[in-house]
Amino acid sequence: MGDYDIAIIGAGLGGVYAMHRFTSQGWSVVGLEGASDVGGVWYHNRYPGARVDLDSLDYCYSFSEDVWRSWQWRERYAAQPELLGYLNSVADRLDVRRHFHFETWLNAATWDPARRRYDLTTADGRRLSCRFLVLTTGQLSAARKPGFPGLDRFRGRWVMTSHWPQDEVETAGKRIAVIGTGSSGVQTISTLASEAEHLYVFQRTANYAVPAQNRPLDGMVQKELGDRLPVEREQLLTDTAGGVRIPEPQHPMSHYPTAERDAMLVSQWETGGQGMNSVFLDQGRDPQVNDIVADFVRDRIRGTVRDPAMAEALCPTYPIGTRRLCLEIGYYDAFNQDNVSLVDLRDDPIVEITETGLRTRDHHHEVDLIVFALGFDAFTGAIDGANIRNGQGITPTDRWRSGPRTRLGMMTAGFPNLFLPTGPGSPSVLGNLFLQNEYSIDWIADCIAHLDEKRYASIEASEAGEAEWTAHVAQLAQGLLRLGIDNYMVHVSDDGSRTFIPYIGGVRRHVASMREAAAGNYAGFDLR
Ligand code: N01
Repeated sequence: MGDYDIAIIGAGLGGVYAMHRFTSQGWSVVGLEGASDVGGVWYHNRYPGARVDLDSLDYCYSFSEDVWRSWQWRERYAAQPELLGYLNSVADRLDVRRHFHFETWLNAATWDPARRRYDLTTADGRRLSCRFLVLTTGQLSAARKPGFPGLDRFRGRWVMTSHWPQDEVETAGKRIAVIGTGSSGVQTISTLASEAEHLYVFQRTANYAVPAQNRPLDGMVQKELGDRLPVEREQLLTDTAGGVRIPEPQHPMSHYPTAERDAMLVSQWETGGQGMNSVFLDQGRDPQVNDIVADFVRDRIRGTVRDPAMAEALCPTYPIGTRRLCLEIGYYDAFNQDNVSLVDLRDDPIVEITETGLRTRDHHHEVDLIVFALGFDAFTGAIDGANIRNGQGITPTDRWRSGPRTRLGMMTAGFPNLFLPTGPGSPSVLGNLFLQNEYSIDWIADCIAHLDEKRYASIEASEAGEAEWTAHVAQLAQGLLRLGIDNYMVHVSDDGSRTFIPYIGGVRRHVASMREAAAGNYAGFDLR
């Protein structure tokens, strides 16, 4: 397939932008994508009800006024078809599709220290090489696959939300099981409830879901934002935690009289969205403060779900915001329908899948369709899937037994010219991934230009630079309630020690650190 300056793995929202940015710079660039087209997460997650949980006006590209004006967002939270349509439209506008090889899965990438290049092999045996390898594979892309005994003998159909089939999946009038109640489960349950003859929801852990308060968008708001796009964008980069326009907490809860505190919670409920995570400055660290916010949401669940036992089973017991908050449109209402049952796996675990359904310890549920919404092998799954090896034959995650180690969430020591934009140690899943991909890829482009100008062949995180950033990431996460709760953002080592994987310092501090490193001749990196 040839020798390139840069290989980009993945044609999702990061890959599309990376291809545009790098080819604009005049480098030879190739993209490999396993799917048959662009879209990444929005290509694969086409399950009924799939929708973004950040505001559409934040969750889109902001690097170009032309691209901004080319698309009119219809809803506060865009649904998957609109997001996929957007990514296709941008890919056409930027003319990047022709540089990607679709249905092409990277099987292995090995660094050759003598040639200072990666040699890549695809699953169908093609070979290519590149100086720089950029993984825009996303943090939530490698699916957690169902491993339930008996699945192979099930005579109905089974699907995964994370890789929803392209062909029609018949749901109307079917008996359907959904296993998993994270963001994907919550969204698809809410939609399937109105289509299924009967819907069985298999829940292992109840999660918090707050109203999305979705609504049609006023085109004028988007136009006005577009009129001041560069200023708005710089403000998101330098003055926000998540790269989104969500008001940030100003004071600890104790600052407010009780009536004002309660009014703030009601107001946030009515506003909708992820803001329920950050009403008070100390709700992520103080269990008592957190409990007041959590109780507010639990009371709303009890006020919505009419069957008290079911309501109780749907009430989460962990601190709110310590796992990703789900946004709901009719989720709890669905449990008031006669055709929706909740199977609480804490009381009655799944034993096996049979020819006709699912057997829990106490019951057999006959179904036609099983929907697995089991989530992802987050952060490391896609890196491992790429099978990248350095000159010593080890993979990046071989060095991460006691938690991921990176410099700025961008590179890991021992792997020259391998970039992991939005990787572990960056804000990543805590914020706006469009914006983070843009600034990370801009940083990589500037970095490669700098290497070329100064005639360096390679860059990698230095051991000291990596250790410093990894310690900083861990230090900021100390005392977070979320560090103590099992979820995909926490790495648990064999010795039981826990590492919070993303950077809690926020976009503003991350951007400042990235800019500082670049201005200081890539401090914390070895240039050779
Ligand atoms: O995955 P999850 P997700 N038996 O890991 C259950 C983004 N996203 O795909 O909690 C039974 O949150 C598991 O149970 P438990 C968003 O960042 C965004 O839903 O481990 N159950 C859990 O309920 C989100 O946070 C949108 O006890 C099993 C569920 O499967 C992230 O993706 C939409 C099980 C997995 O939940 C991941 O969300 C969708 C088993 N063996 C996703 N194994 C937007 O809105 C797992 N589970 C943009």
